Amino acid sequence: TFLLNVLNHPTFRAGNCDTGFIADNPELLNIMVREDKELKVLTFLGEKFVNGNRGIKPQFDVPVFPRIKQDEINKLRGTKQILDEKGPEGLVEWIKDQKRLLITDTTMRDAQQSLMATRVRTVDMEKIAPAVALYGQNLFSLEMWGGATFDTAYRFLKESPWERLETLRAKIPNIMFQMLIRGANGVGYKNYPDNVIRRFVKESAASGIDVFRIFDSLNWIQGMEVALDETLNQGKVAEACICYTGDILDSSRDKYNLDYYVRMAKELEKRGTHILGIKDMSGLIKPVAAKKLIDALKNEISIPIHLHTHDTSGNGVAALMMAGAAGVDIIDAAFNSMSGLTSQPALNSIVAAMEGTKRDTGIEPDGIQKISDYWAAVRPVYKEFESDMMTGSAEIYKYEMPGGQYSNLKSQVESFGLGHKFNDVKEMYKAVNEMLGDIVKVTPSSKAVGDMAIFMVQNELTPENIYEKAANMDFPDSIVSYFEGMMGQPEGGFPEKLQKLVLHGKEPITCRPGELLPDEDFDAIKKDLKEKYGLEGTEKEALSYALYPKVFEDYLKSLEKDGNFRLMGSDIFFHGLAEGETCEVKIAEGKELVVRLSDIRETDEEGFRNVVFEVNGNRSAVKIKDEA
Ligand code: 3PY
Ligand code: ZN
Repeated sequence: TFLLNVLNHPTFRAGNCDTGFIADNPELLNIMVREDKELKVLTFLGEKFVNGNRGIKPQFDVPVFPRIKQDEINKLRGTKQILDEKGPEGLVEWIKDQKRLLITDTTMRDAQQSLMATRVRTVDMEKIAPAVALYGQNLFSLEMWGGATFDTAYRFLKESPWERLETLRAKIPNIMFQMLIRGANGVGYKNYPDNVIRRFVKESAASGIDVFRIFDSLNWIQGMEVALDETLNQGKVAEACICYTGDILDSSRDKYNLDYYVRMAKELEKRGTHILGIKDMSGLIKPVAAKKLIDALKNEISIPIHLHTHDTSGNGVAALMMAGAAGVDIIDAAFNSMSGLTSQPALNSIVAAMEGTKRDTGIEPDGIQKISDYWAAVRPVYKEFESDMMTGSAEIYKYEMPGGQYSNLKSQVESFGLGHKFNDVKEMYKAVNEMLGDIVKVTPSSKAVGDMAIFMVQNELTPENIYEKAANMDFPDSIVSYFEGMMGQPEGGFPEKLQKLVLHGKEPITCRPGELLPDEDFDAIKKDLKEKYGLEGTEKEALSYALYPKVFEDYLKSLEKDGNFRLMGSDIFFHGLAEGETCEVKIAEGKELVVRLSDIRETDEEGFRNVVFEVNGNRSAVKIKDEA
């Protein structure tokens, strides 16, 4: 191999090497046949150093997690067993029999989506999973999938969301898994054909999802129809949602008043949802409003109620407590070190607050402290993805932005070079909402409002001058799609003048987009994926392609070209190695490399650097083009 390395080297082949040749090209000293996987790891680490942070990285604590035997966990019986044995109706009866306040933990989905831009990797979830199964055994469910976690897994983490679901399912067999599905938008940002939604629900159920929290971004019930129907077909728990917006305590805002919510709740109950979800994605439900809403709904419907809120204002715990006093059945919270701000209210604190009361949660506080401690140690690795928000903010009541959007908007605005106009964009977000007639804002409608706000600030448009100034402008895709009716129909209809301006003469639709979209051809996708990438052509692969063709293909190409780093520790995955640092890199189950980054050579004439490693004690090197 050594000889071959030398003989194949371009400099050697060109015949112009001198005595310094080997010294300058230490990668030629790789006497061992380097496995492809190993080479990919070294290239990844070399790239991270040379074209990334140049080894400048913080020191991270090693997160401690309790070691619990899987045998012990497999004996536990929780809500998952109740559902499997008694079906959704039996589960609903069980919920109604509970006096305790039931809790869903959202750490692995909404909390990390809202705090860390959905970047938390499966390896970090896997390690703590057994402790969650044991110490969280009295939890109602774990919201650990769906929403933005699906595409970001492929897009940024280069890992499969399906593998995450199945891995965690095997480690947590006792607590129900819950996902967020955006009705006809699935886990995407646009309406999909009905057969995509049905197959997605079916496959998610088969892979481990028990509770489907279904919403429509405009509270348009037709937009939830297909997902709801398929959840019922699959014998899983349907939790259709009302998205909470506005303020039921403010009598001057009467579009989304108590009556509106009661009407919608009754309709969802009639359509067969097992649980009513109240999805307060922006954290707008004030404590007194929470009591008022739950009181009213408890009088009008008989299915259990599950309240989801965000702690953006800092009033989240208070809202949940008031809802608890009014008899809400289930609430959402996140383990303390992953709670607060744009995330969910603090789970450990709620458990402690309810101890010894009528609604004691039955969750043992010492165990869940270990889970919170674990996440506290993991979180610094993801710091670069966090916003700079330090405290709760009452301005959320004014802007009405969902948790994830509120913490992400700033970097989105900066990416347009409008960082200095961030406050203008926030004000414009409010103005756009008014121009649209006050709509529900949650993915994808919230994205349309955000994109439009940025577009208006960027082009110096105002609600007054837009009709003249923007007559010939192309609007952002999301707002065009909104006005075309491709996100569904908003309460009270579209403002016609603005709709005409944006659509430039195109006719909007008023039916369910799924009625118009042709079915996806899954056989063709499977065949294509087999031919192009040598995949097996599974249902999961075809679904990922149907939902996100480009993102999925980019993921496949990256695995092929760069390698699969799903098992690599997150400190290394995001920050690489510093010079002289040693780490263990897991490349497959039971196979680890001990890698030391020993030396980074100067850039050669062609702009390459040799990055020299020791791998399991053997010298090895890669050549990396320095892009600087
Ligand atoms: C999502 O759709 O991802 C959300 O979290 C909406 O609140
Ligand atoms: Zn949320």
